[in-house]
Amino acid sequence: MSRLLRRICSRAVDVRAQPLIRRTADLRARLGGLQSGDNVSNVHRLFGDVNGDKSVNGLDLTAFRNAFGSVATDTNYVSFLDFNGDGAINGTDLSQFRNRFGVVLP
Ligand SMILES: [Ca+2]
Ligand SMILES: [Ca+2]
Repeated sequence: MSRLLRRICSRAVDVRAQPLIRRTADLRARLGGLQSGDNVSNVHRLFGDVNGDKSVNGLDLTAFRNAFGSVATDTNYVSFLDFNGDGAINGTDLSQFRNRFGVVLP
């Protein structure tokens, strides 16, 4: 790479990086430096829990029924109810749903 080309590339990176560096510095100043303490978030994953209430129950069953028999191109297909990811919500997925029906996470 020629010296001139390196200089141009270097400048191009610098120009794009400046606003981000400034914004980061502004944000740090507003926060009073680095944050102390931990940010704790609870995340759970339970196949069949459509509404995210940590249980698989009748409400989720209704949603599963609506999606049952659909394939990936259908409007009622719900990818997160396709347990094996084969593009169809069928008996295989229903078996997995049944295995978890009634499960309540703490
Ligand atoms: Ca649920
Ligand atoms: Ca499937």
